[in-house]
Amino acid sequence: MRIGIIGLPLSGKTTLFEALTGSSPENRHSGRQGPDIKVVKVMDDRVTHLAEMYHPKKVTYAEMEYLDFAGIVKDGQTREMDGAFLKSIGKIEAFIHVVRVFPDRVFPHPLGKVDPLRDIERFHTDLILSDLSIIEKRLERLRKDMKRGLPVKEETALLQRCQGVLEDETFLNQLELDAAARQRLRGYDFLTLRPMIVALNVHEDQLGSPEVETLTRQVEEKYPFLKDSLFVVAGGIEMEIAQLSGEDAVEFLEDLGIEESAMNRLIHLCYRKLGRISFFTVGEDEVKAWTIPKGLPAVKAAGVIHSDFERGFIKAEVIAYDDLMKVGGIPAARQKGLLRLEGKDYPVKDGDVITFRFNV
Ligand SMILES: Nc1nc2c(ncn2[C@@H]2O[C@H](COP(=O)(O)OP(=O)(O)OP(=O)(O)O)[C@@H](O)[C@H]2O)c(=O)[nH]1
Ligand SMILES: [Mg+2]
Repeated sequence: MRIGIIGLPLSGKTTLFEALTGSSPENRHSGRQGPDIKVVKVMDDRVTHLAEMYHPKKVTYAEMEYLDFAGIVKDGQTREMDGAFLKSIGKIEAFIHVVRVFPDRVFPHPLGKVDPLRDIERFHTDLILSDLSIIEKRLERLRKDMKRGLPVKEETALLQRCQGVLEDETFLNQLELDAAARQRLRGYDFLTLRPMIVALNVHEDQLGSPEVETLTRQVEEKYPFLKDSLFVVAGGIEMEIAQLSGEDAVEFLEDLGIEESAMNRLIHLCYRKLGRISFFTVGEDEVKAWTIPKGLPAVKAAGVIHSDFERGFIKAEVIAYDDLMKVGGIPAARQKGLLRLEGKDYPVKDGDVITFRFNV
């Protein structure tokens, strides 16, 4: 999954990026062109335990890719997303919008004072304007095409629908779209069509404070569609903790009353927002986690591994991870009749351990 980290300058994007990737501030790039990119493993315990069961030559975890963009403000004004930014976002599947809540006298806020609600509104407006301007240009073209008798009715209607949503100050990701419409919109790289997570970046002393609770409520009231997408995080301290070894990190987090690291919480949130699940393949050669859309039919899941698996699909032998752990291995599961034989249309579930039978 490819996730873009965006927001105003000095909101803590790079700090959060370091918290999420465990990269250290000493390695910060300066004067860089384009976003910083880092890939991290999704340390799913289930993969670790399956590896302990199989001792495979290779263990492959799922991966998350984070892109850290520089904030854009000019002359005290936020401004529409610039061309270089828009060019580099093609394959990003979701955005994390980092909003500064932490006060800091050393690094003044680029817009004067810390005001998270204002920042969210400004940034949302920028995103919406960016999408609107793409639509307006395109609609103009389509009007010309229409005059020339080209079949552009459907696309025009769809874009007008999008335009309406944006003019109501809502994101395109709130639209109910059928597969055809979704496919049609794919080429446009709209910013607000992608899931958006809003990270409220607080100082650790603000964690659990009435101030932050009120803010969260205000954001939810103003933007009902962000209800399940708010993420309160103490970016600064999480970045420091991410530099520590596993045990020290856990202890440190506990002391702060943080149950799970930002790294893990965000991975779960991204899977949920993007509707992704994991299934596993096991064997002596490799234990591997595969990330797929929820509900993907078995035959398509097979295709994610190899097109031959999809083309020559016969059956999927499936067992839930928990059941496999209970019996201790595929042969034992087979003996006990716990392996299910599923057909092409079986919707793969999170945690399924699958062996595909195929013939090409
Ligand atoms: N107290 C506190 N300071 C933070 C936190 N997150 C970031 N900072 C500080 O804010 C300053 C800016 O942080 P960055 O992460 O570089 O901000 P950025 O959003 O990447 O900024 P640009 O790349 O310029 O757009 C740094 O001095 C950080 O130490 C936080 O959670 N708490
Ligand atoms: Mg930065």
